[in-house]
Amino acid sequence: MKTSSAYLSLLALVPYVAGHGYLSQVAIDGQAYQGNVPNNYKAPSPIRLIDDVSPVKGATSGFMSCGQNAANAEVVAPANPGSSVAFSWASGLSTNWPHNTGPLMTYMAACTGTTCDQFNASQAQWFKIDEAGKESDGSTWVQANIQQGQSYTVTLPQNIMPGDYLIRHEIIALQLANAPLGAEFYPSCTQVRIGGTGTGTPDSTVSFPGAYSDTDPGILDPTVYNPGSNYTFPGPPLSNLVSGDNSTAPASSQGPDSASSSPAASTAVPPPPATSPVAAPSSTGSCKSGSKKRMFKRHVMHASH
Ligand SMILES: *[C@@H]1O[C@H](CO)[C@@H](O)[C@H](O)[C@H]1NC(C)=O
Ligand SMILES: *[C@@H]1O[C@H](CO)[C@@H](O)[C@H](O)[C@H]1NC(C)=O
Ligand SMILES: *[C@@H]1O[C@H](CO)[C@@H](O)[C@H](O)[C@H]1NC(C)=O
Ligand SMILES: [Cu+2]
Repeated sequence: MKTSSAYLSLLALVPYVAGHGYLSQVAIDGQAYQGNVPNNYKAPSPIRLIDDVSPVKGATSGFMSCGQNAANAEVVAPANPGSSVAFSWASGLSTNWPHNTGPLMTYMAACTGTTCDQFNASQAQWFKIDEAGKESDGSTWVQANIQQGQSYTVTLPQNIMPGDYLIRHEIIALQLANAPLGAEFYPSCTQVRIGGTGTGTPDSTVSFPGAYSDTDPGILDPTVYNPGSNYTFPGPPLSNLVSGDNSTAPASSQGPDSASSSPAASTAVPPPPATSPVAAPSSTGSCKSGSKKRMFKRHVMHASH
């Protein structure tokens, strides 16, 4: 019957649909915040909502900062220097994250001049606070733990200056990265308000897009499946905030702190910034805009998992 081949090709599509994903939850010192399913806004979150579970392709994409058509989020979640932030990923079908090859990297950027719910991420100046590649066996990637359903935890810098920051936690899926433009980028942005009395600022920063090139060794990687091959992380080295001198770290993460989080900050609208008005208010309505079909967009590049 003619329909059988159509049926089989539908079946063949299922892995493609399940093959993509998004940041589904962030837990800051144990306090969990759900992310909305891409293109399906339901409730306030500190995780910026993307509109498509498929990856950003091409290192020069404008979506490299916070993901596909990322919309500013309403919540700015409280955090502190040294907070542990656990990131959980899901597939577009709310099953486990589908990939196991490639790095996890985490960046931060101050929401300069405004609060993070109003901040335009294309102006962000990012510094890297964490990167995870292969396990010590030289062939298994830390990302495989995400595929097994684990979260990945990052410690915020011990001496970071108080204020609003975006945390850009990113997975790069490299299962097709032995060919040009095969890498799949899954950036995410979470809005946090850091308290405490830290004094640390980054020595240098990068932009997204800008920090990566499609021919970087960790993005176009012909040795990606070679056991024992050394992986070269793309982007800048870890910031001085994590690798450098932090001898003036705050004495207590609970210290007096009039400028930062209120007790109910998990859903609080942040206080107005002390600085000039913001350029353009974000549209939370854009959370709901965009084509639903795109969420399950077929992904012809995605020949294998
Ligand atoms: C964010 O900044 C970029 C580059 O300056 C600009 O093209 C874009 O329109 C801005 N977005 C908003 C919502 O203001
Ligand atoms: C990986 O790097 C280590 C340390 O520099 C080196 O000893 C090893 O030979 C490298 N492995 C490969 C496959 O290049
Ligand atoms: C600096 O930060 C590291 C990593 O969090 C920490 O282990 C170390 O104790 C800190 N050093 C000082 C002097 O505070
Ligand atoms: Cu995928």
